[in-house]
Amino acid sequence: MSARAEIKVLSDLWKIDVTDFIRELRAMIVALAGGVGAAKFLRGLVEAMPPEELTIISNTGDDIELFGLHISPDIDIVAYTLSGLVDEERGWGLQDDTFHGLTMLQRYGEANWFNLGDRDLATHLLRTQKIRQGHGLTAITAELCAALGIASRILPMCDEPVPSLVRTPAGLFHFQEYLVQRGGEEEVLEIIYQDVEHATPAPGLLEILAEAEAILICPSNPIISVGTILAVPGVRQAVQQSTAPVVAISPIIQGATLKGPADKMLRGLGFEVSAYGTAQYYGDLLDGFIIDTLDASLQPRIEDLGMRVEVTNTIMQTLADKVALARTTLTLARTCRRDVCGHPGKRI
Ligand code: FO1
Repeated sequence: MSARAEIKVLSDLWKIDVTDFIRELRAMIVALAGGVGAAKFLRGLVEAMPPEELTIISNTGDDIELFGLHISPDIDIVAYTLSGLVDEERGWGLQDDTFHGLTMLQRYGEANWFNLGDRDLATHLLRTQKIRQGHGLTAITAELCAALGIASRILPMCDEPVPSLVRTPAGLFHFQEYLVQRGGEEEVLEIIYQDVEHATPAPGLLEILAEAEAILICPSNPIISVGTILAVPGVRQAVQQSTAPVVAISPIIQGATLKGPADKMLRGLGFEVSAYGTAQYYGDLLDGFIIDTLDASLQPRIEDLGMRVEVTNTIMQTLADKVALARTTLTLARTCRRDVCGHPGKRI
């Protein structure tokens, strides 16, 4: 019996009002998300569905400690975007922020390759203080998001630090050092999800995946953003075993990424640098896959991998683009539902 049905039986028995409880368990759309690309998509998604029915599972492999502060770039990018505070042009940080703190650090001769804005620092200060007080990242994120007025739930993938490391011909670097400090141009030889095998999924995360109505994989870096989430023990299996349709959007268009090093990472791990290579990377996790109109010729090859493919515009320049992509993704998920879908995918 599902949790929802169980609660109904108990509430009838005890004659108590469990409306709030049921609301908590309401069918959920779950999105696995990285940073900038995911945030753009999610901005459209919260217009296309009730935002309070959306749970976002955020990658924390990009998290880094600088000057004693715990920085969670992907959580912040999504939170700032959904609260309308993000610097739209950069895709990260806060709009109208200044960087006087960073200039002062430079004056002291400190490295200033990671641009921490003055107002952005408030988030990192508060998060770090709460971690030192013994609170978990999940609880802290919920508190910060509530203060920002975000109706959707943002869950870090886990509470423990699990830094993603990138090996290049020049050595082994934290992902942010590889991307921001070194420019993200070097050949990628290996990706290491450090300590992930000792991590525990965030409280409630596995249950949310099990109860999901649809699982959407945002147009994020499949390896360093989504791959990290899937590497947390139990998460990949939970996605695989969920009865919900799993639909991803390709972050690769015409063999390149709009932003970030996903192309170098796919190449480094031996995958074709294309929407096809991305679909192959996710493999039998997927029931549906969305590719850009410019990649329409790849549709038959990707369908041969055993998933439905929808071809549409995935370049999100305007809010209308974001909403349209979100609607197409939700529609594809609906057609991939177990009871609707007729393709020979894993759940039929
Ligand atoms: N990205 C950059 O390319 N340069 C930066 O200096 C930078 C600073 C930064 C500060 C706070 C934050 O939340 C994100 C920041 N990002 C910066 C974005 C971040 O490095 C990546 O885009 C994500 O980790 C990838 O998802």
